[in-house]
Amino acid sequence: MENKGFRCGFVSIIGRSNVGKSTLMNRIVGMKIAITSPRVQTTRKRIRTVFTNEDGQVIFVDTPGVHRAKTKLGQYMDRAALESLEGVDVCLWVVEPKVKLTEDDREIADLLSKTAKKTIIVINKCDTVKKEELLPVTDAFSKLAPFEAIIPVSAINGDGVDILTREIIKNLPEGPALYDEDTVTDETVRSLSAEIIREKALKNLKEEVPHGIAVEIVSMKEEESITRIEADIICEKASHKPIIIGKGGGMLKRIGSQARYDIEKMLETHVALKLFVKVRDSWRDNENLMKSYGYDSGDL
Ligand SMILES: Nc1nc2c(ncn2[C@@H]2O[C@H](COP(=O)(O)OP(=O)(O)OP(=O)(O)O)[C@@H](O)[C@H]2O)c(=O)[nH]1
Ligand SMILES: [Mg+2]
Repeated sequence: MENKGFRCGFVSIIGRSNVGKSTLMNRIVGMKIAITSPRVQTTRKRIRTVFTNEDGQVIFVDTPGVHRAKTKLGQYMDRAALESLEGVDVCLWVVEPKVKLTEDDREIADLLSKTAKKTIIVINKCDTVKKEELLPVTDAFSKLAPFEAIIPVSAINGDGVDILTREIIKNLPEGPALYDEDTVTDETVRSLSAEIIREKALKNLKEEVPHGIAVEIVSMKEEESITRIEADIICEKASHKPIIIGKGGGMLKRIGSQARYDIEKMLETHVALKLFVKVRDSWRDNENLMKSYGYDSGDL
């Protein structure tokens, strides 16, 4: 497979929260690995995925949206985003097609010019604007940071994504593939399952509650025709517990059946999923608890 001139390297995807970083990464690798949602701060830790074609291999590092951190978890998320820039070959800075730049945009631009990484600016969500509205956006961002290319895409419908992929590979160093061509991620099935459950909780719960949620897989047993999973949904206030359980257990059931559906698709087997709700006061400010839910600063 590896012809002469094959390129391989690491690409960090950074940008404000909710601009579509995870959606874009999933679109390029052609599989839903990172969870996505209309809420801000969906991604909490770095997730690696791998894209391979005959010209090259791209190892993507999806990161949490850069934002002003209020909790220890928030600080962890910012570090995960910023430190992802170390050791990568190319940085994708994902933005929305809006001319008005935010403080966060400027902060990111600042950071990028300091790190002197090759940067590709990706204007995502182009399906939401008319073509003629793009030019002023391109203009505004091009003044902010040095870049290799500015590419408009829509992660939702795939427009521009092939052009982007080619541009990324063009900017990688020559070298052999690091993963075999079938690898899409090095995340474990356990951690992907926990994320799927968290995604369904984000989707179904209203405001306030979702940001304080973590999911811990307590056990996962593979039997011949079924995988049995027990998981805890951790919330940070006693008052959140009845909301997550819902009337007559309805909310928890809904989260559980949506998660089970997606986990079954991923594992290609039947799944029995049991969910429990636990309260851990202010876990987002407790490093030990954070660690046990998979947010370990030592991993950064
Ligand atoms: N219309 C439109 N919506 C999009 C596009 N890409 C992503 N979205 C939506 O934008 C929202 C946020 O997407 P995510 O991929 O979770 O965003 P993110 O940048 O990873 O967010 P964080 O993980 O919180 O930093 C979701 O509701 C997506 O469906 C796009 O190209 N067009
Ligand atoms: Mg994300």
